[in-house]
Amino acid sequence: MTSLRYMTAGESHGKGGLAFIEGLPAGVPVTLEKLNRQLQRRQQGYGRGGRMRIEKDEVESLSGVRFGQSIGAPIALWIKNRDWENWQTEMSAVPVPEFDSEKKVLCPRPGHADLSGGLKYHLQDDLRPVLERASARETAARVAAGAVAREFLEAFGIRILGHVTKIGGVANEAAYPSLEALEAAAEHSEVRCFDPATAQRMKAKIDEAKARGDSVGGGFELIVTGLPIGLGSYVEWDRKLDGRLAQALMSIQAIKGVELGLGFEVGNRFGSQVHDQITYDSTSQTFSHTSNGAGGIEGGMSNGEPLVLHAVMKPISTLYRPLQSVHIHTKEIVKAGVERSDHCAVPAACVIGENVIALTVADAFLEKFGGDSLIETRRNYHAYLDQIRQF
Ligand code: EPS
Repeated sequence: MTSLRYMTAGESHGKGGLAFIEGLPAGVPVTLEKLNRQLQRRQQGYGRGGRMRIEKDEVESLSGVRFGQSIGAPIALWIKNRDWENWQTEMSAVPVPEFDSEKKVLCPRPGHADLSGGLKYHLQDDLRPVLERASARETAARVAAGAVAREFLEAFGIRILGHVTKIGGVANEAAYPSLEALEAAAEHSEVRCFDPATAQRMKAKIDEAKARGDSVGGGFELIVTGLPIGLGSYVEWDRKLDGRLAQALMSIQAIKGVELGLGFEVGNRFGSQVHDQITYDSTSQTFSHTSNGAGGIEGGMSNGEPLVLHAVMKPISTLYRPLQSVHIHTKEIVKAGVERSDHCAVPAACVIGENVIALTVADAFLEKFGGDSLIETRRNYHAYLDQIRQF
């Protein structure tokens, strides 16, 4: 079931990235400054490589937006690659007479899509097309699309925030006083970690990786507040909200695992230490839970508590001190190719995570409430809230 569809197109060193969104009702504010703000957040983070000094991501709306609002038609967003200027020959859409073979990728990097992608698409001459599309540059377009979904969710008081929880084994064990304080502190941290002492140690770990010609991964937590009860469904596998969120997060380049609420810890505890007890407030006529180990989802549906997700990212697969590989032409054992890259992109992945789950939540929201205009969606939403209060 997809109510809000989206796709992206673009190569890392091609002309740019395109995001295409279909299914957003008319009348939703689409504020380019807000989209650009998300793009800017994605570009930041300690441990990024030289590319981020070249790019200054800015979105252009090609369709579907008029006077700062959606019109119900497909939205196409365009983000130019500044680096394209330096790659016009290698990434030319028309045949070129000569080609600098230095820029051919012939020694696939372990951990990257290079080898399997080259074999799959029969890219015998050069593996570059694989890495161009597999690159996390693609996430710029996804973040732009996610930022649109985020504005839609904001109209219903739904907020998303993220923070980095670990980098290269340095974990943030500190407790946060409030979501507002967490958000403000994470936003000011170069590694998106709200605890300054841990952030310092995370940065030292990234420096260590850089000095070793290596890379580090880590993890981040995402929190979504303001969700109504009943997004997603238990009735069919592909309608379960937890499965859909996990897929969205796992589809981000280099993400290797996703947890919901207590996550893998649930396998270590008794049921009584895992499940959240149910309570009722007669003034507001609302059901709620006394804890949130479930991370806001039971039976594949939102249960009214904040969504709490955790995702883990592997270290970036381009290593400046490369691992063993095989030359695709000579079949000799060689060192893997070295492409300019980042040493750590966990802070960026956190921002990407926030924005891709916005798309999934907005999709589930529109599936539940429908509407071709924001007014209609709002009416359906409030009618449902009344219905729940009278349950
Ligand atoms: C990436 C390699 C680097 C990153 C890139 C992802 O790019 P380049 O090869 O041009 O130095 O900077 O990320 C982005 C360009 C971006 O916008 O996030 C990779 O191999 O995945």
